[in-house]
Amino acid sequence: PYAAVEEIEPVEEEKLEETKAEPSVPLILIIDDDVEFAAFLKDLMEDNGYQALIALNGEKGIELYYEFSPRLVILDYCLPDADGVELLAQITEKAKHDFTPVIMLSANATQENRIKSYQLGAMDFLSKPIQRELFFPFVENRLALQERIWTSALQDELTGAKNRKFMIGEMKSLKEKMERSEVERFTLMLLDLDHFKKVNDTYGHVIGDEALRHFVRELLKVSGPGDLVCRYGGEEFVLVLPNTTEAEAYRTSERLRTLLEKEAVPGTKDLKIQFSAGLIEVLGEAPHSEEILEKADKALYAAKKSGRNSTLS
Ligand code: GH3
Ligand code: MG
Ligand code: MG
Ligand code: MG
Repeated sequence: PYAAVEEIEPVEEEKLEETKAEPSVPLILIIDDDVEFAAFLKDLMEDNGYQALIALNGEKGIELYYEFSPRLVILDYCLPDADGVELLAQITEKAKHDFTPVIMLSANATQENRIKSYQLGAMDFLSKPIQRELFFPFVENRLALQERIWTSALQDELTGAKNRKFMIGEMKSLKEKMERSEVERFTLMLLDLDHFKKVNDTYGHVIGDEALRHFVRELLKVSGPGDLVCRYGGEEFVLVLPNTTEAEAYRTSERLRTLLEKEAVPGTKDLKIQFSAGLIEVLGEAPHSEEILEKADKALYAAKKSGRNSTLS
């Protein structure tokens, strides 16, 4: 059912790199210098409802990997600027953290190459040429497994926000990006719902839960695709905003406040949620996440003390 290689038009590198990722569709990263083969894989993934990004060399591959956190990586062992094992070593920590399966492909599938790849965490090692009809069913199983593990390990069940474990990993990778000067700064916002105990006492826990989901939906409306929305615990949330100043983050918090003033919690006539927040901007060299969160917590505490429903830094 798939087009033969000869039928695929040659793809210009520029064109490939322009691809914009749509955050809601799972993304697959293909790192392979064989343009026609990469284009074949991309079409195959897209025909099956996934998005695919192509990197034609190792450097671009790493860049796209860190920028887009793909669900799955297909990695060619022989690349013009790096071998696949070197590249694997550079992404392995994040890949483990994100449960990203890495499928290694190689025309030179020696036992030594296989062993090195598996030791660095590659899930599979396939010899080229691959059997094209088998490839998507094979990939689909890996994706399904990744999705299930990912959801249960890194996502909050009630609200669908990322959980604390995920956030800590993201902050670690942000710190590394700042060390590589890929990210200049970020602002972290710690948000705590005001008088939430009273919400539960007045409306009951079911509505309390609904209020938490409502809060996350509104939080997602004011945040961008590169931002991180995390349920830190109970009724505490963290918003991580890369390349954002404290002043910009403050405006985001006020947009959220305005939305929450307008919209009652679904299932209630008049329950409006208020929150207090603490902000901290991290510029240049990032301290450890505990230190950042501690500072944000101090600012949050000050916001609570000053009468709630406000954001302080
Ligand atoms: P403050 O303005 O000082 O933050 O007051 P508060 O009442 O929000 O603070 P407190 O930390 O004392 O109470 C938090 C409440 O959040 C208590 C707990 O029952 C509720 N809560 C935490 N997790 C959940 C949850 O998953 N669902 C519901 N319905 N309530 C939750
Ligand atoms: Mg190659
Ligand atoms: Mg609290
Ligand atoms: Mg609270």
